[in-house]
Amino acid sequence: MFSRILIANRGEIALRIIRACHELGVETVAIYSEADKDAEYLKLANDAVCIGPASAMESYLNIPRIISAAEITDVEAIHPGYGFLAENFHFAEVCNDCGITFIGPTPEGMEMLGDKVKAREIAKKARVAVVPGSKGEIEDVAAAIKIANKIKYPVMIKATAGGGGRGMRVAHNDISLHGAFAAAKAEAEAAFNNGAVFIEKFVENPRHVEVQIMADKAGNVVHFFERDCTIQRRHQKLIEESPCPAINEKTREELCKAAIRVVKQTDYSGAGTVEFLLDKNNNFYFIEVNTRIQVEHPVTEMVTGHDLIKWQLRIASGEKINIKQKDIKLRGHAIECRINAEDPSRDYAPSPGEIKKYVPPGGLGVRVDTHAYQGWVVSPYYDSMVSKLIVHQKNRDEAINTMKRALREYKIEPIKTTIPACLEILSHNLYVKGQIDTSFIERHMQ
Ligand code: MV4
Repeated sequence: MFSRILIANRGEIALRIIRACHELGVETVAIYSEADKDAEYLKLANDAVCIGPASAMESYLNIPRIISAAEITDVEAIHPGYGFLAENFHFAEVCNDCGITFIGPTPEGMEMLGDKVKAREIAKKARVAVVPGSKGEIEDVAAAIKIANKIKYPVMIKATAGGGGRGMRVAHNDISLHGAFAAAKAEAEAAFNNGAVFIEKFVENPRHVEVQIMADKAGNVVHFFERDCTIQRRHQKLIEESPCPAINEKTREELCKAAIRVVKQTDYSGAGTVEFLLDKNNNFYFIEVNTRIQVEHPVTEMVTGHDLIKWQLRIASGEKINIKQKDIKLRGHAIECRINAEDPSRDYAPSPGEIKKYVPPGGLGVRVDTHAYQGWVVSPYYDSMVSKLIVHQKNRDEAINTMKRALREYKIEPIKTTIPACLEILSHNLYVKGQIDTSFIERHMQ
């Protein structure tokens, strides 16, 4: 195991990684921007280095500054968390070139599975169903029209480098395909500096289900079952749960085995998430792979009892996975609500500012992952997520009850948060019945 690592991130995930490290006897170096200088979690780290001003470009995204901090503090490895540089294969390459272990896949693994067109081909080779679509990148509208007429409308144009729903457009006929193609390409060019797009049949009102996998450097791959992340608003997940309430044991096993087959096609290592769309008839289709630990990893930890951040550290330090797939068991039901500093009554407008009153919920089966506390000032510079509330219970109905009880206890004032929105969703009869799809919020939450 490493003796000291640097955490190239901020907020709740930085604290989450500090906790895992200290339980493993690993020293931690935190980095922070001027906007985060008062964060309490910095005092828990063994060392903390200011790397620049509030702007992420000059701090958490600035590779030379992060590498300098790592060299000054003599760390052996860097954990990137999620967001920022977590899926930047150039950063992983720089770490390796500097003799610092990047806690994540190899740059090649990130590049292969991070590219959606390449990942599609890898999934096909693994005999995993993909959404019908183009073989590779599509160069022009004429080619797009040809494929769209073969696979039939509606279709979706997607950026190969895409993420967060950017560079994605739906088209219902040849006429609208012209605009959709140009818009997706322009958005991809602006957002990712890469205008490459491909085309897929549009799956209407699917569920979003993803499988957590972990791979070691010796080629062993295990899964930690699935998460249902269907409750989203504008591609921002709001509530996640595990297991997925819509699938039976047989589908679950097929889904998880499919995820493992995809990953085994490459020499991937570390944590990964294989994303699928689930249609009305419970057919699942591979869509993409996230080559990082995800925000919603705690629901998987609660139902499996495995600390996924510790697994990342063990694998990066060269340890093999010493457990058998059959010994990873699903126990009960977990739900996570994302508490963002946003005002649901004003179209989820950002609501930064000082937290003057902070009272977290507690009790059996309640977990709060946050760096927030009374006196913490939520900065307008970064993502609005201030806390994750996770509950674990024997079954889904009890988990919903515990979550509602915990959300009502949780006081974060006077800033506005997504607590009331989460409560409203959890109280909706269709959510309770598990009858949800990705359009749930826009259709049922005014
Ligand atoms: C799709 C899709 C339907 N058909 N692909 C969204 C983000 C990225 N992870 C993949 N996403 C989707 N890809 C095909 N071929 C539906 C989604 C999707 C979605 C689309 C619109 C509104 C909300 C959504 C939530 C999750 C997934």
